[in-house]
Amino acid sequence: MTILDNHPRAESLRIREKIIEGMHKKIVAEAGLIAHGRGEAYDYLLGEKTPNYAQKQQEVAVAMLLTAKKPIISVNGNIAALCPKEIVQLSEQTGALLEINLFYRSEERIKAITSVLENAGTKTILGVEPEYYETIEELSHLRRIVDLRGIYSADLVLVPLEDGDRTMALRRAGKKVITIDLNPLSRTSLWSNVSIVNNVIRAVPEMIEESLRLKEKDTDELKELINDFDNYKSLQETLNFMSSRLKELSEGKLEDPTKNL
Ligand code: PTJ
Repeated sequence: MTILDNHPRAESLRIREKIIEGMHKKIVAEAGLIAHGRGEAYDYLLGEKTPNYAQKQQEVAVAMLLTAKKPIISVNGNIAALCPKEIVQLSEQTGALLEINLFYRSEERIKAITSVLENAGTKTILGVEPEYYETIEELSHLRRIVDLRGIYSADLVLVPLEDGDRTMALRRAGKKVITIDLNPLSRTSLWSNVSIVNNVIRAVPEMIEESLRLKEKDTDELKELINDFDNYKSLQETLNFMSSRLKELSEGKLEDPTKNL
């Protein structure tokens, strides 16, 4: 579909096209389209910009990735379609390896996502070689298949755009979890150690920038950032931001595009 540059929602439509194209190429699950639509709705509440609270969440998340013993970034269909190059770069900058772990797992999708990540420049992809498959009992369905060298033995897992069961299961398995989820009320957000309530489209590139800055700091400083962070309070701040934005709009900031008709 041709999207004209002067369309008021051009950027959002281009992102939507990536997801649709990803579904046709078997990268994105059909349910990934529904997940994306839900994300778009929440992004409206943020004004489609990164709020200050999310900068803090991203900073702490990167500090955790840089100080973890064995951090892993879990890749699903939506992430592979929306920001493949950026997720590979974040992996390189933080030393967190990429592992494909899918809710709607099929060999066809594993192959399609592997090829996207390889084209984006990654050398190592976990979760694709059967000889290293292990199962995490706490996880349901096919997501329980994880890589022995990856999620199975990781101390920290970044699960962008995820379903709640998995985050809860990873926490129960004793791992630290970071998520990127536009819904602050999702079980994923509530159960994570650090929830980044922002669009992955903005969050991942900003985390790459953050990693360059934080790499200059010593471990004690990074640990202090992590220790000072409280996910529950941070989600309260997130909800405050969303509700005050709606309040401002309802009290006069919302432009009436029809007023000069
Ligand atoms: O590729 P698979 O098979 O692993 O399947 C992936 C999906 C996304 C289908 C699966 O994990 C799923 O069903 O997820 P949920 O339960 O729909 O949760 C997705 C969450 O991500 C929702 O809370 C959305 O609001 C949020 N979300 C959607 N798009 C974005 C987002 N968060 C950040 N950035 C986005 N672009």
